[in-house]
Amino acid sequence: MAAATTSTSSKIARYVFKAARGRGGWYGPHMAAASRAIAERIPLVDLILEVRDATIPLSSECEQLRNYPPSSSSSSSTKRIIVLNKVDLASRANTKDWINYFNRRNYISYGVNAHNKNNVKEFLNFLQARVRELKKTDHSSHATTIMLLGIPNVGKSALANSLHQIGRISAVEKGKLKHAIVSPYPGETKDINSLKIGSHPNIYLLDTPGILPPQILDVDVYAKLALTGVIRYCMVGEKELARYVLSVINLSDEYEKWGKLSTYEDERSSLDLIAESSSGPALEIKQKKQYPTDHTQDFIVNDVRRTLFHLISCSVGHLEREEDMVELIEAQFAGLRIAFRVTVEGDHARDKVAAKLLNLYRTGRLGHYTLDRVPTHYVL
Ligand SMILES: Nc1nc2c(ncn2[C@@H]2O[C@H](COP(=O)(O)OP(=O)(O)O)[C@@H](O)[C@H]2O)c(=O)[nH]1
Ligand SMILES: [Mg+2]
Repeated sequence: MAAATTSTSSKIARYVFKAARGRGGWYGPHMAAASRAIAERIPLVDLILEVRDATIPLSSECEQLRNYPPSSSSSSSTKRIIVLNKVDLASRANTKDWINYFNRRNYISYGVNAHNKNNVKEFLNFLQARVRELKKTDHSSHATTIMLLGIPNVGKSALANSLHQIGRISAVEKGKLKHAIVSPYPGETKDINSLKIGSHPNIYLLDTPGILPPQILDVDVYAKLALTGVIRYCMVGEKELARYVLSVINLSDEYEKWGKLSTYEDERSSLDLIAESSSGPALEIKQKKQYPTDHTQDFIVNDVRRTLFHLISCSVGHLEREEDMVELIEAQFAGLRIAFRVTVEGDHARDKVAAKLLNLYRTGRLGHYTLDRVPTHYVL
């Protein structure tokens, strides 16, 4: 499975950091106020779910909770659970390692995909079991309050909506469902919102705005946060970020799977054959495939994968050396321009290739990657 980033990626990450416009531009009065409001609520809630991005379980840590005691610590009056969201985008093996790592350090952790109903259902059962356990020691009849907390764009609102929806449906409760704003852009949740996720006992979930420290000086962390959309794309150079993505792909083994893909010509001719021998659906498939500007179509994604596979396999350089990595990345930009059917020239072409590549990476179409490495002595 995909490896974490290594030193050559760190070198490429430097360019992301250098190209960033306004290194702390995300931090304004609104985030400072949200941070204070959250800090005031922490002692009042029964459970804290610290949501992190499963592809960067360490870099997406919420600094405000850094010195907060582990869940099983007897000194903690409020309990904290580390939720690794977006497991669908991460390396499955690495997510397991990370959960083991947190558990061994006395943090309860849970991997989830906020878009997967069954997954969220299991997570809700897990939360309800935790609440019942809490109620055993605290005999109050108060409703339980759980707070979602974390940096921007890790999926807090998506998770809140899914838990709310499933919680209300399974309790057969009528009434209008609430809806927290979910967006690919960070900073869309502006206030603390309460959503009911369980009845008998009543459980309320507080969705909160994402918070980040005013500055991030670690070059690797910065690049990873930019790549996962925690920092707004417009604050970061997309070309530099695309180069970083390519370094990640080049150093992992995900690309090896793409060697067996059939060529675009093979796909076209088999479609032609089907279309000749039948009508209706096959023709529709063929017609559907005639939008070369839409880079998310399967035939373009496959061309992209094949191009990357071919160039990585043919590379004779040592990818631990920055010059060799940069040379491969340059060749990949040229190859991807053709794969993405980009017809414009020059710098504009690079911008387009970068944007399309980043989009495919972020939606998991180029494999599953966990960019943070578990400290080796903790891997079981
Ligand atoms: N692939 C994937 N995307 C997710 C998941 N959860 C949320 N997202 C996406 O991540 C982006 C940020 O989600 P949002 O809930 O607004 O994040 P928040 O800022 O933490 O509240 C949106 O584009 C969501 O659709 C998940 O489990 N898997
Ligand atoms: Mg939100």
